Amino acid sequence: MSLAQAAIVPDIRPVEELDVLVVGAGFTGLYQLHRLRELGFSVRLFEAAADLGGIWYWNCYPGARVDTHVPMYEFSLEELWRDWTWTERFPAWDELRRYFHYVDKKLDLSRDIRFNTRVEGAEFDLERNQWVVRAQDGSIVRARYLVMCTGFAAKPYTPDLKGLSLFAGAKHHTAWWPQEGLDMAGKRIGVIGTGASGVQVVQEAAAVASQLTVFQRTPILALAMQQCTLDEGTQNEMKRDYPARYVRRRESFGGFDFHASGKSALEVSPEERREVYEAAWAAGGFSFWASTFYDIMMNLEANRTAYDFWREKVQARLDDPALAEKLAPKDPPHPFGVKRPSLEQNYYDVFNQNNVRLVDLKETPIQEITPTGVRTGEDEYEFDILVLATGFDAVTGGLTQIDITGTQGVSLKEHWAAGARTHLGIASAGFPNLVFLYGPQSPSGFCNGPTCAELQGDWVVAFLEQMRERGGARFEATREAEDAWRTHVNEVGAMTLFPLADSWYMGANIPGKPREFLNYPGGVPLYLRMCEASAANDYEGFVLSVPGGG
Ligand code: N01
Repeated sequence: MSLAQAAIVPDIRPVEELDVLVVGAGFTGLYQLHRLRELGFSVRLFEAAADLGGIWYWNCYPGARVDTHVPMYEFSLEELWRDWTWTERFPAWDELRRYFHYVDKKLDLSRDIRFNTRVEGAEFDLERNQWVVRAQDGSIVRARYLVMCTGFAAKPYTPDLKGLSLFAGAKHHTAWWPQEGLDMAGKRIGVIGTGASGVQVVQEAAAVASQLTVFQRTPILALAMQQCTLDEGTQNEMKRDYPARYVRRRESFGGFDFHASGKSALEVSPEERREVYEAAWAAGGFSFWASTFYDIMMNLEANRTAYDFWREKVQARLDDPALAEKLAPKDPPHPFGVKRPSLEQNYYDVFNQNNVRLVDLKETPIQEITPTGVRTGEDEYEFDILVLATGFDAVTGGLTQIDITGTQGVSLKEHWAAGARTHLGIASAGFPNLVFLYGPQSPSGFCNGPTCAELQGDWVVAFLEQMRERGGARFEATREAEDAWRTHVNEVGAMTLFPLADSWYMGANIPGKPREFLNYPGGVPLYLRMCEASAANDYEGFVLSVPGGG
């Protein structure tokens, strides 16, 4: 029995009918709920977790904190920022959760959210022009429009390591950390993976573990966070500039309040270049990645100047030259910044401690996980706790893990089997009345989350409003529009150095996943112009039709 049929069987529980079902209670989903509800749509939000926060619900491992500075990583609505005060420039997961609760209270969101409700399937009912959506608890709703806000990291990735299930100690992926916490004090801890999550958990574990072993396959090129505490007085001063800063975040490539200069790293003198790098380093955060020279991400020679500066900074902090070479090698493992840099506070310093060691998996790969630990070609390491900081089937995985079936009986997973196909990174052919935000071929991973939640979110809200004004119109992206968008994404991407690393940006961290640009590489302003151009041209690239009206 199909989902659509199941939904019209009379004797099962009543089926709620909605204008819009939103999936996911992170920044993006909450913004949709708030805006659509204000406009009078009947909206519900389904969330798999027991609470708000999206990524900040699941990623509660020790040290988890955002890599974007205050006030960029929050909503730009004055009614929200006016009365909210952060305690740190880069807030931790628990403070972010408090922020979400504050937002909930201010905007009264929870009354339309169903927690502990994981959406597991959706099917389009052509006759009634609705999505029939099924949750894991068996409940079913019908919605004219389905708005997927599952984020880019909703599907954690655990590598298929031999023997992994046999490990007898505590074993946790960073994105499935126990909500009640885990005492790491005095324990022997192994961490596999040195991406942003690995760096953060390593910093915390190093402070309390009896022995910490870090398994590194590729060195992370981590940048100085320059964390600091914030008090209310300072923030009240800062707030005078918030409106201007929020305007700037609309205009910058990555949705921050800074962007790269118009100069090439190769056209300035070595002294001027150093000055720019030093200033960006001192500013902290992503400044060194995104606010120096325009050609860092496009020209290998320019890129190398940034890498060499980064390496000099890191090497200066490490006591052992051999270890320094593994963490910050002379020959770059890949160009700087084409894998997402993470931010660190004392990541490099902990490797000078006696209780911390690095295992270079390029030299000695993992052979198997044993009941007591990890066996590499050379050694066997025993652990009480094994941490899998091995990342995500990013951007597409969160959507394709849900059984979404379109009009041709094809699932989204099948439609994207050879690579993501979207129009504007928002919708796909064969899946009418379905939009996804912060998804494939949109700025997503290249853009600060709250910025995208609002900017892409406003476009989607205006789109849905238009569809409502046209009598509950059905919309569907065309195959031609998908082809054109894919070509555009790849053409812009080919001008960058991103293809030169096996990153999640390229889908290259997951064995067998198509290697492609998962994120729109042209920056937020260009992306918005393309979306606005479609809207101005009666939503070019979509077929619009009114039910019953042809
Ligand atoms: O995941 P990753 P992450 N054997 O994919 C290694 C966001 N985020 O969770 O590089 C051994 O970056 C893998 O090695 P390699 C942020 O956007 C944000 O850390 O593929 N190792 C790599 O070292 C980030 O980019 C924040 O060679 C294996 C690591 O696991 C994104 O989430 C905090 C392996 C995975 O790194 C993902 O970050 C945290 C194997 N078989 C995350 N397979 C903040 O804003 C994989 N690895 C703070």
